[in-house]
Amino acid sequence: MPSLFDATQAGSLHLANRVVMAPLTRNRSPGAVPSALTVEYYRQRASAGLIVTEATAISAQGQGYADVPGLYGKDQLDGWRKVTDAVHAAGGQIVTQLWHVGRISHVELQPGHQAPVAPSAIAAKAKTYLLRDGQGSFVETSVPRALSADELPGIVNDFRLAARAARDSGFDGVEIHGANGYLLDQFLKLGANHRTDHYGGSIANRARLMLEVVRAVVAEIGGGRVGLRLSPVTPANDISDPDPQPLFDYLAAELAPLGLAYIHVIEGATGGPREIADRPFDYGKFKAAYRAAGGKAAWMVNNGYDRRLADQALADGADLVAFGRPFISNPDLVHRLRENAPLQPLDKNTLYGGGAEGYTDYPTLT
Ligand code: 8OZ
Repeated sequence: MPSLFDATQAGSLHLANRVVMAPLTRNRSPGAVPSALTVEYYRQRASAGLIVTEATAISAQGQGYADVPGLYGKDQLDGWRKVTDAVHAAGGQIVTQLWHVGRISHVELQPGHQAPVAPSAIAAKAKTYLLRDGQGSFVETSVPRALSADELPGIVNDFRLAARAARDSGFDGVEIHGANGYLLDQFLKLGANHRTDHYGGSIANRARLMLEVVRAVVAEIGGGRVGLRLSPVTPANDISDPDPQPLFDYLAAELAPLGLAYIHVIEGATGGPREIADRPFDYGKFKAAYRAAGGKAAWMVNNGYDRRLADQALADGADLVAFGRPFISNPDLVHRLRENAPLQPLDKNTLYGGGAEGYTDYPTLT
């Protein structure tokens, strides 16, 4: 029987255990630069088998929230270098999550205060987080403009350059954010993609941008250092598709030969129910399609896991289990899970923005 606490391998990544710290947005990087507190926050959590950083913008256009970090400026990369050094010194492994928000943004966060970009000029019924005069608030996202097809190679290249910058900043790899209603998920799904060119319409067309990005990043840093995050049915950020099963079966077959380190699957509604009555999805079928096509990546499951559910998932064939909110309030989560020790509750008021409080001040067991 596999155990959560076994060492394992995901592509080229050697992991001390199967417990993954999920990506978690914390809005504590003013100027998009990770701070000394961020170094301490990740260092405290280095006993995870793998840390996936908070979503990190690949370009200024890819930014959609106040004070989230980036991977496109020298100060940003210098900041991340301190994080990767600290995590490695503490014995951990860390990948960064490559993020382009697409339409989930606001003109105030965009270069030149222009409209955010998207597959189609359809606004999301969703909110983003702004800081105005130091005061945080949730505001409606702005109406986006549709990207022209000749802008897409530039976006693919931004992902590729961010992957290279991540590697050069000491990251063990990258996770491509293909989930939660951000740019790549917007292209995938009909609710946000009404294009009539070869990036819209058929499943192959809607998957094209995501696959171009994955292939470019794999060519840059090697598939064994690349993960991909997917959320087949989440309603997060107003994303929807009437028929996700064939869409993800197609993706499974196309991703299988790319030699990825892991596939990270959010089951159900991100941070919410694992089952959604009007959005059925067979995750076993998706995984079987990937394996049947020869895909060898580690299978990472996510959403609402505790020790009991995680043990069950491993028994059912998952390879890695990602924990999100429990990792915020329990820096020693691996130890607590191993000991079946009680978990500390999360203070929701300190999730987004602020300083050390609710970030680096959660205590360990002893
Ligand atoms: C919470 C708040 C802001 C962004 C995601 C990157 O859902 C996020 C996110 C989560 O993937």
